Amino acid sequence: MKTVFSGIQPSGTVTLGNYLGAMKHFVDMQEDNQCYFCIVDQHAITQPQDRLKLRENIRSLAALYVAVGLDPEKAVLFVQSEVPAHAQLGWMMQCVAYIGELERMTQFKDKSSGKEAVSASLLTYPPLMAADILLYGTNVVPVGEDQKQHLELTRNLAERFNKKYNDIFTVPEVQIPKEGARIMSLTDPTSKMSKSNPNPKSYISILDEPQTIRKKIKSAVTDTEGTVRYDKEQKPGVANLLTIYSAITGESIATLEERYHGKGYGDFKADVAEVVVNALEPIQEKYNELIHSDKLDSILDDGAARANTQAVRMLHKAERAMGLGRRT
Ligand code: AQP
Repeated sequence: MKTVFSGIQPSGTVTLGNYLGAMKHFVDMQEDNQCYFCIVDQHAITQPQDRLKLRENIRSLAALYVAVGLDPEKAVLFVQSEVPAHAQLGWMMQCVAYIGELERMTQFKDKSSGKEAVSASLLTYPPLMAADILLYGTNVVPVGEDQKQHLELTRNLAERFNKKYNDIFTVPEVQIPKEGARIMSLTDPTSKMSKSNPNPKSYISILDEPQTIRKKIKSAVTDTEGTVRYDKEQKPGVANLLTIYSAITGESIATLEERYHGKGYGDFKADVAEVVVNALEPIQEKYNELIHSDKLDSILDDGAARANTQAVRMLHKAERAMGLGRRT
């Protein structure tokens, strides 16, 4: 049995990108692996957050984890800040990381560019992410393609630590799904769909009403050619909608191209919208049952306790390896 870890930031309402690129695959993995799925709220505060909104997003993400099909009996579902070992090991991993390699991270460059005040934590995000993963002896990290670079860094930090101090960390493998790995923005299909994008038309939230989803997909940017075919370079908007359709239904892009041969974008977009609406409907129903329930709190309490037991063991090993404290 392998150990799997992944996390999502409660930095907004989960998008279709987060769902297709990450969460959907979490559900498949819980059957045969020991899974830890975390709500990484400490990562979320690397960007300014409204305190009440953040709290709401944490709860909402927890309810969505369960609503998409994660079973708290099988997978450990928990909030990062409720397991102090994450921040503790995160600091230690900062001491192992070099500024140069952190500055080379694309996400850091994207999120800091053009800003006058950039928090130090935006730079040191990857060592905290490495700590999240390494605490559980993780073998596999299922993430969207956008996180590949951070995962590579995690592997490097783990290897560096093992060599320099003691061979305690498992070097994790990244697992990127073939379909739905990178869902793009509906308004600018050359950049990825992000939950913190200030323009809600750019993303589909997993909690959007059917009518909103239809409207957003109808107005998604495409091109003037009018043929439904997959060409990421020349037709990124259509390619993105084909990716969404295919990732949800499991039908190949070639099958879809054939089906829409000779048809216009209107029909195609209407069908994409229905596919999305139908996929999200049962998730939304389950979410509404859970969001205000005490059950959700007991799931998270239990998850934090289970994660903590495991995480503290690895933290102590790392402290001993580095010579911190008095434990021998
Ligand atoms: N557009 C995407 N397509 C496919 N997968 C995606 N993921 C994110 N966006 C897409 C995957 O979702 C998981 C959780 O991501 P995260 O919340 O930890 O951070 P992120 O990658 O920065 O996601 P967002 O939505 O873009 O958040 P903000 O706007 O706060 O930065 C990861 O596995 C990620 O790969």
